Amino acid sequence: MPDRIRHSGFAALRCSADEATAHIRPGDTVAMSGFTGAGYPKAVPGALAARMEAAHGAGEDFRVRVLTGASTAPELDGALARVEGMELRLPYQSDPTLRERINAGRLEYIDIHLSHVAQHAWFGYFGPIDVALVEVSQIREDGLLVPSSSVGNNKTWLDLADRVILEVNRWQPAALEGMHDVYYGTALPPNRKPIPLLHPDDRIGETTLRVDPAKVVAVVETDAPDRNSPFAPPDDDSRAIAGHLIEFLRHEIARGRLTPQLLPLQSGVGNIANAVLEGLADGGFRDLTAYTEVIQDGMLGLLRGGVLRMASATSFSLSPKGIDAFNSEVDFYRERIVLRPQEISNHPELIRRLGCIAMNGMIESDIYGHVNSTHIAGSRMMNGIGGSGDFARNGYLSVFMSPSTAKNGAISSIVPMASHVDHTEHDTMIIVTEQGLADLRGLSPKQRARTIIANCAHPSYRPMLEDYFERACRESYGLHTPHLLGEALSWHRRFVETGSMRP
Ligand code: 0RQ
Repeated sequence: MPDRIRHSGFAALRCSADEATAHIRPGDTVAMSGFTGAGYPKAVPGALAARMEAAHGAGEDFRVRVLTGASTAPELDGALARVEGMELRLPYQSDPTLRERINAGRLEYIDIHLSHVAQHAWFGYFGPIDVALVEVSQIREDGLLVPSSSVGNNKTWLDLADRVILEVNRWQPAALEGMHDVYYGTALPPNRKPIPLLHPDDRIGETTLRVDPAKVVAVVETDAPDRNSPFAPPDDDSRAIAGHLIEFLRHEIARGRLTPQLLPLQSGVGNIANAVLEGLADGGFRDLTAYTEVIQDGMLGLLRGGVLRMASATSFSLSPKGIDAFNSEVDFYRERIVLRPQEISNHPELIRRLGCIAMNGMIESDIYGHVNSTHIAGSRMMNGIGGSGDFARNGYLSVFMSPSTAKNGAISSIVPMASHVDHTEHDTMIIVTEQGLADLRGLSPKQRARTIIANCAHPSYRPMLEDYFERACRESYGLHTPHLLGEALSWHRRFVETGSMRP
């Protein structure tokens, strides 16, 4: 029996990825593991894509509905999108081929809060789940599953699916065992009870996932790395944004609204988030905690240096360098990292209780602080809302960050009216660009507009925004949140028509 599959019943189900796809039928809802390029199935999706391509070549329709934790990788989202094998996909994604297909209108993409996915599946909003396709790092003698580098929605998928296909990935460190905390206490309304997590490091569940052996139809062995994209080194804009934010946190400490240990940090994905973490390391902070979704390279460095005392998340998103650092000191990190289901890492009740400091990227903010995290020009999907809404709505502080311009200055990230709204003015407290920081707490809409324009807009767009706002304050139908309706989205229209928001 292979050492990673120590249960004889499961060992007897070993088969090739190709054979495993026989359990997936056209029209099935297939719920897959995977969160930000970690812990996704590596072999069966590719084999499924090949079967789909052959079926399409023979004139047959073969598509499935795909649910995941969050974004995966070219081997899953990319492979299935390339052969047009998905009729529906949810939630967050970031694969270029899938993004292109979504924006060409070739499949239905449903962008929902990451904390909602599991409970909406339990409520039956996505219909029955036919197959769970889940990567694990080991199957124990007792039949319990040791998760791999992400937990995501795997508990829910294994509980709800009719049939289960497991991929056991030998590439994942065996030493991951013990790092996970899978909470089995969630119930459906009206029988819900408080979730007994009071501190970011509390362990409230089990280190393994349960599965009904009678549902398992195939076990596929793999030895393949996670996506592990390298990070670009922080550029001047990212460093400036990080600098403004760290200065603000110091100010909050000085005013007595935060202690030097801050409150649990949530940090989005991407280079700006990584730069903020590096900035904290240089800023003399110690003994911080993180209650977040994703552990990026920056967090490993903070844990190693004692800046972070511990980190709770649902997934890793490490570069090849980060993976090496993790693997070489896995015992050190096991004591300081907890990986939880995403319904717990992103749970509004817990984020509100812990008082998280939410720090996420944005595409644009309007002058009143309505934030668009997802759509270019209101219609083209970038990635998805991910967990940003879970944290922004419920955090102690909610911060949104972006360079003040995009595409070499052709686009302003501060606009008269957001072309799509993911986070309303009621949820956004702090907006930061390389130009500066706007603290919107306790401000009315007109006060917010003046602050955002003065502190965050790029100097080449600031006069245009001032002009818009001043005219709106004279001519608007109502003067609470002044707008010129015929002009509010004209900047986006100009960009779509000419490639630039500049007149
Ligand atoms: O495009 O890749 O073609 O160059 O958007 O922008 O500046 O590199 O920033 O990587 O932090 O991404 C909002 C997309 C920012 C991300 C978003 C273009 C820009 C570039 C990327 P190119 P940057 P980032 C936790 C939390 C939602 C989910 C979330 C995101 C590309 O932060 O997906 O927060 N957030 N999850 O050129 C046109 C604009 C633009 C623009 C940027 N105004 N107009 N293009 N871009 N602003 C994680 C999870 O939930 C899993």
